[in-house]
Amino acid sequence: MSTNESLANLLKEERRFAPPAELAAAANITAAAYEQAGADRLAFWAAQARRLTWETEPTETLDWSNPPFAKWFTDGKLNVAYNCVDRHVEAGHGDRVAIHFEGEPGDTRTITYAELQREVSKAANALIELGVRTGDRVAIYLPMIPEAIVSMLACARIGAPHSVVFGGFSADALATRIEDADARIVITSDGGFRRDKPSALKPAVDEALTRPGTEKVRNVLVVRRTGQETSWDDERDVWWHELVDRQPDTHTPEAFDAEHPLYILYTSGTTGKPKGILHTTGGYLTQTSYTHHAVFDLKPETDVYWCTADIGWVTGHSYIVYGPLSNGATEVLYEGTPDTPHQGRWWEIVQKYRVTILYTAPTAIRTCMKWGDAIPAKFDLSSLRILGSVGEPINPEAWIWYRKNIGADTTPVVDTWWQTETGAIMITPLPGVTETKPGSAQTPLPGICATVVNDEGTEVPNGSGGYLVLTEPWPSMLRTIWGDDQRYLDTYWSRFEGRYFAGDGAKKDEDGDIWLLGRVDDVMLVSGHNISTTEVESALVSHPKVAEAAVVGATDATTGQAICAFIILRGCASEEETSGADAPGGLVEELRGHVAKELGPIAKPKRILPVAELPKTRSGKIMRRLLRDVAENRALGDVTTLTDSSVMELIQSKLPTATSED
Ligand code: 6R9
Repeated sequence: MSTNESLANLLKEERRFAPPAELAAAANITAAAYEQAGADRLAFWAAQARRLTWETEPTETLDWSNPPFAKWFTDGKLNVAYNCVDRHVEAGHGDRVAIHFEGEPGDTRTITYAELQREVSKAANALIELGVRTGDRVAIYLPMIPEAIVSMLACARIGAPHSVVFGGFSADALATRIEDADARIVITSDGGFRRDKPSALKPAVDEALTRPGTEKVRNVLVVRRTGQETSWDDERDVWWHELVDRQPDTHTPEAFDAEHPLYILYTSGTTGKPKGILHTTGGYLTQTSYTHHAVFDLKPETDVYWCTADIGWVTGHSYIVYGPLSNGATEVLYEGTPDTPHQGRWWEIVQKYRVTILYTAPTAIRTCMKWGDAIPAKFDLSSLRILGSVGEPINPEAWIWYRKNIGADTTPVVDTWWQTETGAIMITPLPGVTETKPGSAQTPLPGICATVVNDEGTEVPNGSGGYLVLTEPWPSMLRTIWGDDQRYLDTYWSRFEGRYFAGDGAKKDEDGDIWLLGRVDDVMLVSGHNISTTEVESALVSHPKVAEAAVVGATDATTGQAICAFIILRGCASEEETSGADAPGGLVEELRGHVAKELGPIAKPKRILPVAELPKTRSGKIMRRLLRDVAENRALGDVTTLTDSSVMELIQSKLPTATSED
């Protein structure tokens, strides 16, 4: 299949959506931003840095004298928590709601900026009482409750880099991260509410702290969320309500260097030990603040913003905490799952708080598609004006469904490409400027330089595919991998000289717009043809019977790799009906024919296996590595980053071991 053919197929309906005139007329960003940044990129970023309040204004924008180790705004000084909280209170917005918290059981809390300032100050004072000093690392292992945001901001306030570990991770994963970051304090809770039940967290911390390498942890600060029975070490454990609540509610923030470490966030990647991605202060806050303002067109006085990501994922860091709060946003924070107690819970929340901007992941959108159009239709979603997507390529079907069923066929959908490593959004449409194309992230933001290159590193012409690279440093870029500069060089900067290798496949269409094609590791080689898993998945999901699809290449004696598709059928009542064996012959032929029509005969899956669930990480990414293990009848690799490890047992136990038809 030639790239051109498949692109033409992807684009065949030529669907384009112009920005709504009213939104465009009042948009925070116009097309002029691209021109300004194009004319002088560094002057553009220097101007964006002035969105922040600096104690010492930077005079230098970028120091790239020792590439790829960047320093941005290096002689500037600022405090991140002051920028996210205090300055809004000082500007007279203390009564504005910062956080509408919705607990899964239905309990709520409304936290204004003035209250947030007091809470963050108390928590900062508490950390100081526990002996935390500037530069010390603090591990945070919490559910989606306000104390997670308060803890992160308290760390930022005293210059103690945080390392947030997703609450779904195991004791082992937590221990590895505590050890690597050499954390001295862990902030956790007794548990959180998930699927109608209290789900314990503290036991995993207790267990992690028995592992070698975690001895330096002095204290565990424990939030009482569920009230469940919790084992206790009197020497080490401290209740949040006993320590934090008695602290003075004022604290004078100190300004830190722009390059002071703000946080470490571990990303597992496909192999090897997790990488501690290091983000620093001034550049990170500049780009998260600017992109949140630009991409979501935030009007802090009137918008109600909701990002559904978990705080343990980079999206939670950049677009629940630092971007929105630095901009003085009012936002929703929801603790639980989308289907507790019913499949309309999210839409009920949108209706209740009159949410205007929603930022979520394709996997969630496809799940809602599977549950059916009737569910969102029961709620008043008319407040929504912008919809965002992040985490994976969004297939055109899901994009259109999102716009139509959630966005009343009028709201712009912004598909935002970025990574833990990039810190903030890099490639995306702008809601008041870009004519959007379903399925494409489209355009590097003003001030961002990205392109697609071939194996030799040569930029490909429009209409061709290759690897996504970033060609100039950007303010919120990772500074290194914590404790491993060599791995930073090897992973990102050695594949293509002088350019950042993102690890994603991508194409440029005839207009030069960028289409993401999934991780390079996931590309399949079938009879000498490179085929992207994303494209085959997208083709399968465009068939009315398929709700979700995950495609992998399994070693094959004749073709090198054979395409193996795991699919979730639409509207299937029980797992018994869906998992079991290869799909019935009729359906297999129908789907293979459909893929052949969409992408060409070479892209036809050899095997098609209906399953009830797909293995996903916390951020909704499909773990194709595990599906490859299944498809090749191998023992499963590391499953610790899975949201639900029983999914794999289920898939594996029901699969026939023989390889199949043809
Ligand atoms: C923010 C986040 C990064 C990887 C990235 C890519 C995939 C994210 C995407 C997307 C296509 C998008 N990805 N957004 N692919 N379109 N809009 O997800 O960070 O967890 O580090 O993952 O996610 O493959 O390289 P992270």
